[in-house]
Formats: sequence, structure tokens, C-alpha cells
Amino acid sequence: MISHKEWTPVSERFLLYRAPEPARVESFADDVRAGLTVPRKHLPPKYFYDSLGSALFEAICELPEYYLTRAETEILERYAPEMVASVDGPIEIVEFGSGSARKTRLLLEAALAAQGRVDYHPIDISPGALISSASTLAAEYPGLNVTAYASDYVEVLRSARLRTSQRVLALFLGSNIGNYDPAASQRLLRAMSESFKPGDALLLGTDLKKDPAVLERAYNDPTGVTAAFNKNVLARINRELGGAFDLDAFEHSARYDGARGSVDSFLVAQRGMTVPIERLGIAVGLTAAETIHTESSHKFDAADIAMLAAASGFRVERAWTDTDARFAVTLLVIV
Ligand code: AVI
Repeated sequence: MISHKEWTPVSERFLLYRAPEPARVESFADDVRAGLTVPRKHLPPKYFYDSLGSALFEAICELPEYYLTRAETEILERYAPEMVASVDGPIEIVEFGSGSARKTRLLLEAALAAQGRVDYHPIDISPGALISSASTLAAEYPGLNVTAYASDYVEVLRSARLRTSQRVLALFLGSNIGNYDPAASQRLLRAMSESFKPGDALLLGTDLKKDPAVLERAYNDPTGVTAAFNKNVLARINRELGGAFDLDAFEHSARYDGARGSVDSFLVAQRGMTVPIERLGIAVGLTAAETIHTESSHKFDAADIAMLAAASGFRVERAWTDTDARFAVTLLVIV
């Protein structure tokens, strides 16, 4: 249950909920211990996004090879009013993983144009990115009421706070769903469909299956921004948990696995090493060429999206793609 102590009125139209700091540090520590003390080492991608990681991700979105953000922006620039009009208003907007919220503006503006006032609930694990984007939006749009949650999605979905009597349009953009494995993405969408009401809707942004060379290029930029983003999770362990990872001793690798439909990212140890992590009281042993799996970025086709929707309490209402059909934004409705 969310307690009132965790709420901050940042400005007149911007209320912030922050998950308690100790809980956030503990879950990072637990996940690092669990992921680095098993034979197939792995770290959850949500830990990329401290303020440095969020800034690196913003830089990735500008890379010529990383077409996803531009393709999705093109779709929203063209169709945001149509998307908003596809849901019976007035609506409230709940956004999962808002990040810089640049693309969200297009939908907020469409909703404000349609109904004058909008309640907007962004949820993001990274407090820095969330606070800066939510304050800018609240200051810029007088019709917007912002209640922001710096927290894990499921924690917020489980709390009673998001239950509203208004029609909800939830946003899960940027192919963020792609970073969940199929079972976890069903669980998350199921948590959404159970927290909201029949008839409430979800706009889901997904990167589409395509030529593997194009997909791999998007995750292997020659300037090394994606490599720095990937290594930031080790840098965070050093900063926050007293780790002693030598970042130069790892190489970034990203490969498309056609059978699983995902680009899988790893950090590959360039030599054998033992790395103490002081706050966990452990030392992690790695052999030369051993990998740490850090992220999977799943790619979809229309059948994958329909299957995910059906398995999690939604039906597909309609979908929009960019002119090169690289990316889709699909409107799912809770049945
Ligand atoms: C946030 N997420 C959808 C990105 C993706 O495409 O999987 C994160 C990313 N990882 C490397 N480049 C971008």
C-alpha cells in the first residue's frame, strides 16, 4: 500500500510519488546478487536507467542506426489525434516508462485539444528523468494535471491509486515491451488489464521483425554509445554497491536470434577475473569470453501482437505503422 509520506506536491498541478529509497537500493542489490552468482550470468535491463543511463538512452535515440524512435515519432506525428479519437473520452492517460516523454506530447496535445483538461499519470523507474519531464509538461500545459510515480510498474499497478472511474488510455511506447520475455510481457499486460476496466485501452509501441542486419546495426552503433549504455549497468554496480568492475575488460555484443525473435545483448569478459562487490560481500568470478546477458529486445509481427493481446485480457482494435513499416503502434482494448 502506498503511504502518504511518499507523496510530494512538486507544484500546483504536479504530485510525485517516490518509492522509498531503501526499497530501491535493496532490490538492485538482490537482483545483482541473484544474477551474478549463477552459471548463466544476467542482469535485468531496468537497471540501465539511472540518470547517466537515461541520458545515454536519449543519445541512442538520436543515432542514425537506431531507427525505432524516429519511426514511432513519425507514426504519432501523423496519427495521434486519430488514436485519441478511437477511444471514447474523456480519457485519463497513464504512461508506463515515460522517459523524456517527448513522443507523449503528441498524444497529450491531441487529448487536450479534444477535452481541454487531462489527468496524466507517468510511471518511470528513473526519478531524475521522470521529475524533469513531468515538471516541464505540467508547466507547459495548463490543462494538464500530473500525478507521477517514480517506481516499478507492477508496484503502482498493485496500489489502488490508479483505479479511476474515467476511461483510461494507457501508453506503453518505445518498444519497451520488447525488453520483457514473452511470459513476463503477458504478466505485465495482464496486470494492466486487471487494474483497469473493460473498454479501457492501451497503445502499445512495438518494433517489427525485419532484416536481421538492420536489427543488429540498431544495437551495434559504431560510435560506441550503445556499448557505453550496456556497460553502465556495471558502472552502477561500482558506484552504488562498491563493485570493482574494470569496464575496459568487457565488450558489448548484440546478436539477433531469429528463433526467439530478439536482439540479445551481452557484456563479454575479455579475460578471466574475480570482481569483488563490497556491499554484497561477494566476489564474482568470470572466465575469459564468459558473458553477462543484459537485455533482450524482442521484435514482433501482427500475429505476435494479437497472441500477446489475447493471452493478457485485451483485443486488438487497430494498428498504425510508419511509411517504411518498421514499427507499429497498436491500440488494444480490455475485454
Ligand atoms: C528501451 N528499449 C526498448 C531499448 C531497446 O531497443 O530494447 C533499449 C536499448 N537497448 C539498446 N539500445 C536501445
